[in-house]
Amino acid sequence: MKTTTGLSFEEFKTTVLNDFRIANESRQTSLLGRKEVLTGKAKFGIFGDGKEVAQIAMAKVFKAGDFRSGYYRDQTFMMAIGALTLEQYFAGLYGNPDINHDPMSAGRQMGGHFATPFIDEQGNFLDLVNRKNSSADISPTAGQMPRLLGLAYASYFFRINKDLQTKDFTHLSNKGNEVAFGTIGDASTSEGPFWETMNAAGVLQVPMLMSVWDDGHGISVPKKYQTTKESISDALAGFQRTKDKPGFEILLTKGWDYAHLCETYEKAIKVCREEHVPVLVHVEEVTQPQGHSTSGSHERYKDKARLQWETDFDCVKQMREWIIQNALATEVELNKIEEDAKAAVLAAKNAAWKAYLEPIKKEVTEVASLFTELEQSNKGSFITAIKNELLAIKEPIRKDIHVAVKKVLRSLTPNLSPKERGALDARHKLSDWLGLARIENDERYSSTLHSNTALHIAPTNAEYGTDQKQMDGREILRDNFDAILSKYPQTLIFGEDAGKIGGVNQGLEGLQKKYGEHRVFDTGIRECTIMGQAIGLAMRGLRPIAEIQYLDYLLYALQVMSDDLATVQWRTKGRQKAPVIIRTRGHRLEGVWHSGSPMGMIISACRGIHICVPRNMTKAAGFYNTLLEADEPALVIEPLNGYRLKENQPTNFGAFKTPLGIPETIQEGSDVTIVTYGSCIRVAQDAIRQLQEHNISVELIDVQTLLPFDINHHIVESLKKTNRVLFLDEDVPGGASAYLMQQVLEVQGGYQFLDAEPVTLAAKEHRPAYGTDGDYFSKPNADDVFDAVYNLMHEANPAQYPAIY
Ligand SMILES: Cc1ncc(C[n+]2csc(CCOP(=O)(O)OP(=O)(O)O)c2C)c(N)n1
Repeated sequence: MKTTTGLSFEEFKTTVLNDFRIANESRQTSLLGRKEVLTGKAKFGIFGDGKEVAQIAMAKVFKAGDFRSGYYRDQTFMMAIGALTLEQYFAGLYGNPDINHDPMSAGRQMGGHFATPFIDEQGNFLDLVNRKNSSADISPTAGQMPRLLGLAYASYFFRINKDLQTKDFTHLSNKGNEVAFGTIGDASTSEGPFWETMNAAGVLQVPMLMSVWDDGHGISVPKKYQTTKESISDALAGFQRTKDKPGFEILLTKGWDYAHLCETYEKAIKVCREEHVPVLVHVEEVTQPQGHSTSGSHERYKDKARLQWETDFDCVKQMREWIIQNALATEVELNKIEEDAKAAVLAAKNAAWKAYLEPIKKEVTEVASLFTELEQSNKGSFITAIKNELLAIKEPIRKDIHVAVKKVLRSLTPNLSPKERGALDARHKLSDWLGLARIENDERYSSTLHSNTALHIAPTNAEYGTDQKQMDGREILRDNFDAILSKYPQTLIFGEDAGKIGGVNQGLEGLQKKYGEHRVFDTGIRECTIMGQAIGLAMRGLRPIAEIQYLDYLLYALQVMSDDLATVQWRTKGRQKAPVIIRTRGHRLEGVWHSGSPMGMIISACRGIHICVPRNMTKAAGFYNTLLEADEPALVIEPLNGYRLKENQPTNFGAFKTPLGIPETIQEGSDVTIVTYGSCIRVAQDAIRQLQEHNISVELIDVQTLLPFDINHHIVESLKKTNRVLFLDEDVPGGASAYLMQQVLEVQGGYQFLDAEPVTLAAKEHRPAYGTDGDYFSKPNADDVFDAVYNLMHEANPAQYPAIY
């Protein structure tokens, strides 16, 4: 006999009982996980209890090749797709820094943040088509949404771009048949990125299956304060597609209704995968049996009736009752599954704890034996006490060991008396141990912020023909993008006005016509999801160049850059990457929101992303060429006032490469060094011409990239010669100019070579006022630079350089 699912009764029963097992194992994980936090073994717990059955239903339609972009409640889904074992869950909860134990993030993320590997150790993409893929979670609520759009958009791109349906790309996509699954809590749908993503997905008609787990609260705050009409599907009803207007398919179901959930996801996936239509599944009546997280209890904000309802409509309990009602199993069979689940989770927890603790205990033993050797010194009794204290800790952490080692080393100064020569060797051993441990911990906690591929791309000069021609800066970019698009079929360039008109500054003129709307295209005004679109595309092996129209509007995308893009390699310990190239323009034009240069903010927020600040368009084009050979995310800021300026016309478009982390000395000089970048270069050059008339010789250095910064310490060499330095930029005072100063004086040791105080010259604290005068009085200009440099010379030699004003 066949059931309506097409399975035999026995097969159906096995499937259902297997689902029940997963639900129980996941539930027990949540219950035991909470205890582990409350007893202090783990620091924070946020679990997926109450969402088990819905996630099992979703997992049934998630195929190899698909992608998830979800949040911290999705443990059951991850278990159901076979991407998370019970032991791995606990490894994450304890923060085990060994990636073999916690493949989600090597202990870097709080537990409950999930990921699967996308790349191998050399950075090559794995066979994603034959894997079930989860992009790495982040904690900011709705932070998973912008990336989700890109993961879904990639399917669309692979489907329509026949150049990518060739053997070089078959490991990345099967003609775009992959669906991107999103999950979010009901309260987080209040966030802007949710709405922006939903709207963009509807416009773009991408295969995005969005599930909302609706448990009625965001921590303690009920839907009443979160969502119009207290229902996200009601609020989104206008997104529902109709016969003649594309949009979303919107489906409703309940978190405790196993059968209806399975049916709903069957329906949803058909529409999504086959028609490439985005679908919203609003899963209502979801519970949260243990409250939001280990940070507090839900009795504080849920009334008795709600708590009772949550007990009655607990999804695992309801599933159990459904199984009994449908005579799929007996009480005895189900009891056994429940008991087995408890035992399996307990065993997994114990194994995870042992795996976490053992390497640390081994370190304790090593250090204790080094301490023993030192007990002969005149600090013997002190060291014995420290040793005993360390050995007495039942569940030590690495911090305990390091604190003890440092205390002991401090007690024994390196200049031990002759009597204590014997202790000297032992002290050496201990300090060697510390040195090695530092390296290991650096690898454990701080590695893989970058892949560093960009630093290894050899520079290539722009070449020029004999009949040297000139062209506008924007034409240089255009011709270089032309070369890029023809060389790399996996590149696509998009942003506001980037398509039909070829960009507001015409750097993409004619390229949509030449390469098609799928390669060069317009987007809505939605910087946050332009960034997310790029992240998702890059994670799937494509090479997006995402355009943010002006630097001033990068702020809308900065959260995504900072939380998601900048951290992806680090938070997966190198298992995922998103080599997005962000193209924007800024620094100087005449208008408040067309003149910003908030570089300090950007470099502080975006460690993990390269920040390129070219002074002209040839340099900018060279950065794009370098970055496309590397595999790291980067922001390139084209100088906004340089599009119509003439530059020499290169003959090797697409091939010349500007190196990262290599400053360029533009002009040599002997009295003062000016360190600057971007549009300030020309301001400095103007001042330098005038300073020459006063016999002041300036060395001008263009740093070219703020991140990475002067990797070979080129700039300090200039300070050795001039002994005076001015750091110039057009950020706020103490912004990126302070960073330049810290890098050169502290990191490069430049302070040793100064004969005068180091000076910074930046813009005013407010935004630049409008017009040419606004610019003159808000931003550093050639007169300001002249004065700053002249003052340095005046201080050194007032007779030769008398005060002017
Ligand atoms: C941007 C941001 N704001 C606040 C928080 C703190 N926070 C974490 S979870 C949460 C509630 C989320 O509720 P909901 O989206 O309904 O998901 P649930 O946890 O209920 O499944 C809040 C406010 C956060 N992580 N990110």
